[in-house]
Amino acid sequence: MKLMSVPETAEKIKSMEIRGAGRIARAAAEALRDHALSLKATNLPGFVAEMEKAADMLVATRPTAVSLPNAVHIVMAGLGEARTAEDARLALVRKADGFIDTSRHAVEKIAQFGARHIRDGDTILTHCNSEVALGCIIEAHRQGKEIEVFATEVRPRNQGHITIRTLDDAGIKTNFIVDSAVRSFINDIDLVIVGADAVTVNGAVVNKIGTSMVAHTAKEARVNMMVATETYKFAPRTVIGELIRIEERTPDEVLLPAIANTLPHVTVRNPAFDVTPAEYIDLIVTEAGAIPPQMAYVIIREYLGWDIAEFQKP
Ligand code: RUB
Repeated sequence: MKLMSVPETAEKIKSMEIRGAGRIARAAAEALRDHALSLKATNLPGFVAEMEKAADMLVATRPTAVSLPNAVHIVMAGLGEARTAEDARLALVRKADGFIDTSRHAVEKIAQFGARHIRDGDTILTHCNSEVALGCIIEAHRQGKEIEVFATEVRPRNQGHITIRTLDDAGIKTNFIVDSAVRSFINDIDLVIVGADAVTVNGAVVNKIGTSMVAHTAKEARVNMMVATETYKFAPRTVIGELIRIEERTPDEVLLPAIANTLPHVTVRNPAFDVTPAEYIDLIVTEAGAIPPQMAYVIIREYLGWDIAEFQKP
């Protein structure tokens, strides 16, 4: 298998060839591990400096999914107590492999827990393409529950196409709808399941643009909304007041430049994510169990276990 360099991985994350918060995190961990293995540096400061450069390059690719800086932080912690470049290399590889393993297990555990919230006969709505949200749906189907799914298109990047392919491959009866049709079908839905790019200390969930509209519609119709997410998508720095940056992508994802150029008074806005407040969310299912969104602080303190003093470093 050809190893991917850090700039290659960074480019693939930027262009969204690698996308989805969990996959981005694992790809970053893999890139750091492979970089550590290929580095020639034999002295510790040189090795650390090279690794920090690589970490910065990866973190700078997309600003919203907290899984990315969290994964990089976890992997780079391997450098902490190393005395030699060789120690550091081994520790970093161990951390990266550990993270990738934990991440894959988390997806499986969440599928188990999440599937318990899906009843036989349920119709589920999902938005975007989340491996953990789909994991719950596919696990419920695997357990023999008779379910049906509504999947949105997800303008402008059409992640819904990946979702319907996965659901179809699993043999799940699926309805494909444009994003704006959610309200028209909400009364047919028993449960909304989405993933997350970030969960803040006040239990707000940052996910694909349109998620908050789906959540608002579900709340109005009294349909439960469940978020499936690994604990490493919770955002520790929101404890000290940092906000999640919402990525705004290029206008040409929304409107062809040939058309946009004929419209001098029109500005295309293309935020990739939005924020759903805690009061629109019934449950967050993590690998550590299900919590109400208001308990996000506990996950940040107990499961990410980071020292508050550490966040305050510039
Ligand atoms: C992906 C997206 C997904 C979350 C969770 O956005 O919003 O819902 O990342 O995904 P994009 P997962 O396509 O812009 O990366 O559960 O797979 O981590």
